[in-house]
Amino acid sequence: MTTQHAGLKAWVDEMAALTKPDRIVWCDGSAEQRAQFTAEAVRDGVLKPLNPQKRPGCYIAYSNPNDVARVEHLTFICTPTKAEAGPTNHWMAPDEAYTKLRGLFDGSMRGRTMYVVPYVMGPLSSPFSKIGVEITDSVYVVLNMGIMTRMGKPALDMLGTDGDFNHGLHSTLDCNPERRFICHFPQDNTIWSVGSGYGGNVLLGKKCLALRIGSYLGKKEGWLAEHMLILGVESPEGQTTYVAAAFPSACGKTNFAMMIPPKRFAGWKVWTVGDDIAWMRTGPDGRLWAINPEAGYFGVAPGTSFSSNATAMKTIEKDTLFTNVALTEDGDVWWEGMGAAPERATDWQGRPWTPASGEKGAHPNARFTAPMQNNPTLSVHANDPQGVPISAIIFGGRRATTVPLVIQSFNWTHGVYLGATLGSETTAAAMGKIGVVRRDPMAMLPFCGYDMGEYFGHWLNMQAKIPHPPKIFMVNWFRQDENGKFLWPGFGDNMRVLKWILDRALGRVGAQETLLGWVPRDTDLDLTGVAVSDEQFAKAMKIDLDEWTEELESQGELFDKLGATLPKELALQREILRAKVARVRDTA
Ligand code: SAT
Ligand code: MN
Repeated sequence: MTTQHAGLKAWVDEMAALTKPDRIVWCDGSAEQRAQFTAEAVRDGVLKPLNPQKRPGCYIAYSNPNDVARVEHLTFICTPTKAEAGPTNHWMAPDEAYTKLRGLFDGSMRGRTMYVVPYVMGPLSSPFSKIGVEITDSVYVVLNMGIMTRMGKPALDMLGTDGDFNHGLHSTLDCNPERRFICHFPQDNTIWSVGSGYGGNVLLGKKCLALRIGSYLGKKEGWLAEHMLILGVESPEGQTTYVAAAFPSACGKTNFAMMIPPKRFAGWKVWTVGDDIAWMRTGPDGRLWAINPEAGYFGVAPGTSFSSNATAMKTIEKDTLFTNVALTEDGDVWWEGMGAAPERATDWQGRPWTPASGEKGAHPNARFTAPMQNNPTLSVHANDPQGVPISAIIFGGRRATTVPLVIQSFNWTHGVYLGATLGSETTAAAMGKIGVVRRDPMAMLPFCGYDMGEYFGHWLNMQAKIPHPPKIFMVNWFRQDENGKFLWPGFGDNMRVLKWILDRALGRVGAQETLLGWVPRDTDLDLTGVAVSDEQFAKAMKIDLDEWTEELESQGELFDKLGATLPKELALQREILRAKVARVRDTA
């Protein structure tokens, strides 16, 4: 396979002259080629086949122990000026980045194969979709991209002879953190990634194109690229309503997108459109329409079980790649939170493991890569070029305190403020300390490809572009009592909260106004059959003025950091809330 696209040809030649591979292979996306790459990966020890009786078509891969998560401190936005990247991104001048990385890429594929991976983000022939080409020396990347994107010939067909595409270059080098850089050049529609083999750093269609470059394009072209799952809720009457929800990495987006409603909601169904990324633009009917640019799930394995996410467990029964999980003696996978531990296994670092060994069998950020076609609850619109109309947007963080189970914003600007001030405890999805609260605006802190204040401004500007906008909500499934016990069961029972959100979005249920926003009145949320006492529920919904005084201070740190580009409306939203909290405190 090759291409009639002169620009693509010239660029591939140029990258080959730089990286000097032994051979060049164009990936056509065919089953035959996938089988061949897989066999080579097994031969070279990159993949281990799992027991075909237990997991047909499944393989396990291990990354270098120094390379198990995204590296935010080594991820750069390389805009002409530092101001364009903004104070929340790491910035490198484009010339400096190109020069530095060119040095690292020079000869980096000697003795290796250079794979050319054309791919589409978004349904084929959708007006939302974007094309990328990733050049990589990692067969693991090729096999993952084959699951996560529409890869190969369809991308070249869509590209034609002169289409625009994202230029992605990746080389694993020797996987040395000293020589690891993930550089984005939004103005050149280019991504250069070196020194890593881990998902978010190297599957360039995902965070790099679909979010960092995507958010830049979204601002330029008037749409939104967001770190959001998309799901549809079908009522027993057959009406389906769609929501998009932003949560930081490893906060349960995949679980929420695949939720199975509890018994109380017999006849209700949740359909998955996407579990991580949403591209949204105004449709001809004036509503906000969304597509999932991906074609697979790169989900967190630990904690995934038949009780937490049976749909995911079914999705990963076949044709799935597992990364950094434990391997059982009968050739199956295991991880913490999956169920009964095997007596013996091989841990994610290839060492003998038993439940008594006191170490994790799987890395906390171990992942599965599974085709969305495996998902038994895949929405019929997952491949729809038009996408689905969004009735509600939800922002959620992982917060042990402060943030109530659910609130609805007063209006669009207030909703943008709720998203902009989202806080969450850090997880294993990124290198660094785990469990500290940090501001993660719209769950986009690591993924916004330009200045965060400008990004908030873009969100505010979108209001005028969406005649029938979705309603905006904030949720927190993770609040704990004073003994560290979760106050809300989460998982399927989140359906109860989601039902109220849908009813609010469709104007079908009442609410109580509070200083933070609208909340369900006592009888609005269906709590029949859930193991939550009235007292627990009250605690889950509580607005604690001391906590909010602190919260507002902490929001101020982000706002101060953003400085001049922070939209004035958002600063004023915070001032109003501060005044309200102070008044209630003083009169209490
Ligand atoms: O590691 S990824 O960026 O691919 C997944 C995530 O962190 O959300
Ligand atoms: Mn994510």
